[in-house]
Amino acid sequence: MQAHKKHAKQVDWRLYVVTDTELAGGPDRVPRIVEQAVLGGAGVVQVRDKHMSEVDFLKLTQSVVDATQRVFDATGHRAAVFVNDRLDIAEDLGLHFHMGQADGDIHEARRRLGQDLMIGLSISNTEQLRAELRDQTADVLGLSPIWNTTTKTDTEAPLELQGAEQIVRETAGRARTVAIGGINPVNARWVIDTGVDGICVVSAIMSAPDPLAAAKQLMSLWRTR
Ligand code: TZP
Ligand code: MG
Repeated sequence: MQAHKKHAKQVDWRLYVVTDTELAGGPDRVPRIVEQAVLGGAGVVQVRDKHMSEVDFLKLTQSVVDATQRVFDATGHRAAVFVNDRLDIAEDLGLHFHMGQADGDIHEARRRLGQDLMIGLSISNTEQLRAELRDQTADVLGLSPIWNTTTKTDTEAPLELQGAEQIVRETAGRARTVAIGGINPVNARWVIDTGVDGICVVSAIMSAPDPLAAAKQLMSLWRTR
């Protein structure tokens, strides 16, 4: 079962930022970049770090939540926060959760998180999509990867634009769809044109000299759809 449908409807999925501690230049720099990205219009932030200890990841996640809260207090713009892969932390902090195909059982995640938190699932091909839709649990699907990227190299074969279009078509609005992998300001427009609800980026924000400007630029590409 999905989370209550109203949650996914309230989120602005267009720009979804995934954190990378290394690209940010260390954990202390992550909240400031997130703050800038959300000020620039990002509606979703996922805290992702595959190497940190539980304690450090918990601290990092709390600092990201605080950054999004500061933006909300200043502007009234609320970004949804997802935790990558670490179900215990999502559960402890009451945050949304994103999992890969190999990150455990999605039904177990739903049991632990309840119906008020959203679950994202990575989808790399139509077989995975069909399996998920047979007994749907995920609220949002991460189409992964669109293209090869140096940010994450242990990915499945790239979907490219055609694969993304097919997954969007077959999903038929039953879940939100967001695309990830190799997306930058030059090619983002083509990804948007596949019909996805959002684009996810790591390096385009985390390595940007000006994350606020980078977020604004990516958001501006949605204007004419
Ligand atoms: N999952 C699939 S590709 C990817 C993740 C986390 C990394 C995307 O990074 P970038 O820098 O936006 O290409
Ligand atoms: Mg994972």
